[in-house]
Amino acid sequence: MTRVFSGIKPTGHLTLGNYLGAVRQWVERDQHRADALFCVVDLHALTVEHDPARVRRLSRQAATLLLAAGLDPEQCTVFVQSHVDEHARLSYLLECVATDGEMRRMIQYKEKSVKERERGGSVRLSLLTYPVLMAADILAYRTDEVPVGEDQTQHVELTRDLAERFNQRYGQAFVVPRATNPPVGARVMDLQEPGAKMGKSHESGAGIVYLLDEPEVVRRKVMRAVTDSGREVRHDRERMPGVTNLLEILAGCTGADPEKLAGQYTSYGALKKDTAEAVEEVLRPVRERHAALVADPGEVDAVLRRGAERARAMARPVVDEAYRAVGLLPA
Ligand code: AQP
Repeated sequence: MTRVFSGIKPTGHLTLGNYLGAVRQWVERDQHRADALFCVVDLHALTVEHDPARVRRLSRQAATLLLAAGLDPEQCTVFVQSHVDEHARLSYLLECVATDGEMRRMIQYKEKSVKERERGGSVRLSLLTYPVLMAADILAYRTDEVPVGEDQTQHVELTRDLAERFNQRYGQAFVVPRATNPPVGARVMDLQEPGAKMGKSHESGAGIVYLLDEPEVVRRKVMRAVTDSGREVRHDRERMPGVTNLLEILAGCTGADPEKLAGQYTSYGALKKDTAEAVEEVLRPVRERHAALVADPGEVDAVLRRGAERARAMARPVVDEAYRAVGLLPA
């Protein structure tokens, strides 16, 4: 059976971008057709300045939202990265096959390190090595497929390179995984800055739709979205990024084709109204299930405990074998 692994970082409240780019595929497709693991990758949240209590709160919220969005713990494994030591153990071995040059080429590192410096902070070493830990997350489970939004594709490519290099040097320890992206919604842009990705840790709250936003907040954000000059409704990322983003969001929420949708609108107002309604429709059940789960925190804890046990049992033999392969003396 195909093995699928993917994760979500508790660096902020989950966004519509996380949902359309990743979570929805996990819920609607991957958990039913594959042996799938979904992880709240909390160690990754420590790569930038963070408030410990907030990370803890966001980790729990992310896990609760994954269940609210429809991940079924009977169909897949849902767990928290730091509960399974094998991720950090394997990360060190992979640091010994990765080079600093390839780390510095990662786009997310370049962007985030600039931001950290602009904020007057220093850049943590873990921000540079974060893609190696992500490679460990994936390789520890002999993963075949990694369903992610476009921004993570480069990191999965690096994971492939590290797996191939390790296998060549030390024997076939790892499966070489591949990234899969959704047909639409792989890169949802900020509603106020359609040139930038809708990111959960960005400060411009007005351009970001959070999964737990109330309907009137969603409506206001979408109705105030920046559009392009002119009145034409065309799917053209380069020339009409604002309108194209709305078309992609509407298509992502309804399953329609964004190019075909473009032909159905003659005004931005109508497009925004339909997009706001479609987003509200998608988020309503998630919000409702989230409220029910929050009322029963013991259930989420139990799911995460069982998930970590299952994940550990899968990862341990793979990581133990990698330790032996590189020449470390078995304990
Ligand atoms: N805007 C987006 N459009 C489509 N997919 C997206 N993803 C993130 N933003 C978008 C996908 O969501 C999954 C989980 O993301 P992550 O938690 O690994 O964090 P990220 O990729 O670094 O994106 P964020 O949410 O913007 O976090 P910050 O602001 O902390 O960097 C991934 O599959 C991702 O591709």
